[in-house]
Amino acid sequence: AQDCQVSNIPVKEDFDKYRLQGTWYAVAKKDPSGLFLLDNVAATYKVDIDGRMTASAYGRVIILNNWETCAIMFASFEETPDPAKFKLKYWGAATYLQSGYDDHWVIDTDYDNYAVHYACRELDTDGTCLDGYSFIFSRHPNGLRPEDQIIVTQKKQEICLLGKYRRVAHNGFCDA
Ligand code: AZE
Repeated sequence: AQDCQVSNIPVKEDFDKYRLQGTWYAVAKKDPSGLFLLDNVAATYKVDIDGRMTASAYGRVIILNNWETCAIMFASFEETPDPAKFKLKYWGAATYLQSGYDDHWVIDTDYDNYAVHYACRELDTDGTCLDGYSFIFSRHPNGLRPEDQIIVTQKKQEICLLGKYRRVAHNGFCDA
């Protein structure tokens, strides 16, 4: 959707939640407004025996009083008629962390190397996204393979966020 209408954004066809399972490292992100995961972000997806997708995630955050910590987050996903479009209900392991209810769209993935996720939190009156976020995930903490970078760049363009991403550092802040 080069018109940048959120309703026209293409998502992964025949998305298979089972193949998304396991750990993903954020290598780039586009931030929403307000507090957000800063860096050292990783997420682990699972599908439980009743077929419900859940996830846990962590990342470095700085909370109100300039306190730096590693946020441990949990999520459950609600399915929608489109298998690649979920509602993400999330909360923190600690109460001072954020909780929320966002869209969670799988824009593209090859399941083995890269995944592009997108969430628009607030639509503008013209149908474009006023406030949203996006993660580029890799199975490898060191980044994407050159062949995946080409695809991911194309997808960033399709969701109208090309040039809006920052690299996500992994320096061990949230390890152990
Ligand atoms: C996501 C991957 C799937 C699981 C979850 C995710 C989102 C987490 C947040 C967390 C924000 C925390 C803050 C704390 C102060 C999409 C990475 C839960 C949005 C701001």
